[in-house]
Amino acid sequence: MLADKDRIFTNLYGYQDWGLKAAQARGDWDDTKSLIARGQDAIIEEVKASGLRGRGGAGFPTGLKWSFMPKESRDGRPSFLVINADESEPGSCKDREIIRHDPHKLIEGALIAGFAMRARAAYIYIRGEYIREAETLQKAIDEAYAAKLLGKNAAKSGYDFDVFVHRGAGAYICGEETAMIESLEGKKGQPRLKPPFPAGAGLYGCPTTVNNVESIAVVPTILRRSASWFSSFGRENNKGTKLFQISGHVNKPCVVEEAMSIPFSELIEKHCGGITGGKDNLLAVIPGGSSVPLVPAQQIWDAPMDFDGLREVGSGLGTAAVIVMDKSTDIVRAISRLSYFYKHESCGQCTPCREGTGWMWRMMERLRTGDAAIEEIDMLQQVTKQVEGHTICALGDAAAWPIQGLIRHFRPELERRIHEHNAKFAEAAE
Ligand code: L3W
Ligand code: SF4
Repeated sequence: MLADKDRIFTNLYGYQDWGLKAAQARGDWDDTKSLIARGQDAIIEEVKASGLRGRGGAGFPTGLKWSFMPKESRDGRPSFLVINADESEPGSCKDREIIRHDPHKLIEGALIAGFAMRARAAYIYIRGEYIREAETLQKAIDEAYAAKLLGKNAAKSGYDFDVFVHRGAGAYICGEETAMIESLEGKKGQPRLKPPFPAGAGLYGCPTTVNNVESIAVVPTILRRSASWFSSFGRENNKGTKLFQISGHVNKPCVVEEAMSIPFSELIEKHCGGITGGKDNLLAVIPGGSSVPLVPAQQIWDAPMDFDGLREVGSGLGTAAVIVMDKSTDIVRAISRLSYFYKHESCGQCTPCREGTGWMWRMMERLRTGDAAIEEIDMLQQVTKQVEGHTICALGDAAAWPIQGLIRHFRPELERRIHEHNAKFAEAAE
């Protein structure tokens, strides 16, 4: 279990004030100037050495991503940092806790990361429903400006840097980085084709890096405590501490910072008071937010909670939003509800996703009630394969994967419903 002294988010539960003075007492904004004085290249190298991988779902190495940003301005164009606080993945709620209770970690991280990438400003794109969080964030930014930690000569570093908050309007797809950029530009939030990646052509066509809230908020601590401290947690290629968000059928749902690679069993037993009804009552887990496939109980129990460990059991770490389902769950209904979510949130730009998400949801509903033919299970699997990998953004894959997981692990349950429905129908006809 991670020792308290190794926790980055020391005010995660809001036991103390989130304001500037309290944050400074916890060590935030402590001689930020000297961190910046290390220089752009040294900061990027330290973040690379820490092994930090993006905390928004894809797990792309953060330092490497920063190194894609140009060192010289092209045609006088500025560079930008965009911080993804759109947190809309079902099950995810960690960025909300950071913004509520530790906003200065994010703001200080924005300055340091922005400096490292030679960005002129950071835009924090926060989901529209986070009304109070957006207010807290803006107040914290105002405090930072008043204390001259942002703006001209930010934190006496000699670097000018601004931070703006932009509120979303409720579309899940605006969490996709290029849709977010479109939305920031005032357009309808629809993903762009990549490449070009944002580092080449992002906000207003300028070099841009989009990072998740947690990825940015851990940076000041990594620099203060060193890359080797951060990388002392977790397995090779899966380093650092991580915010896990555990919801569903556990005795004590929570958000907790733990060492990466902690076994699922330890996470649940030590922090969540165990599965409701005990270990044997566990049915399945969606370990990384709704976009990753479910894992049945027997495969997840000993799995290390990291990128590789969860890939090995056919799923992914995603945002580390761990959705626990016990045996009282109607698993087909649960996945069908997710299918509805993706159908609803598809931006409609590409045909396989626009049409496929509707198809998949309608077929899932038929399988939920059992009012389907056995062959439709394979047909649904084929539809998911026609969507997966054939769309502009990852939403198509995200809609396909939960269904594939369901068919892989719960085919007998799907068949049972169909047989049961047919038997009832036959009985009624007699
Ligand atoms: C320059 C290259 N940049 C990749 C950058 C790219 C992006 C990052 C990852 O997210 C995940 C999915 C779900 N040159 C580059 C490059 N990049 N190659 O690296 O890129 P990518 O394409 O692997 O992933 P992505 O499309 O950014 C997809 C997760 O997001 N997801 C859920 C999201 C929900 C939340 C939330 O609520 N907080 O995050 C939905 O699909 O796990 O793996 O920056 O530009 N050659
Ligand atoms: Fe839009 Fe879906 Fe295509 Fe993504 S995959 S661009 S959400 S239609």
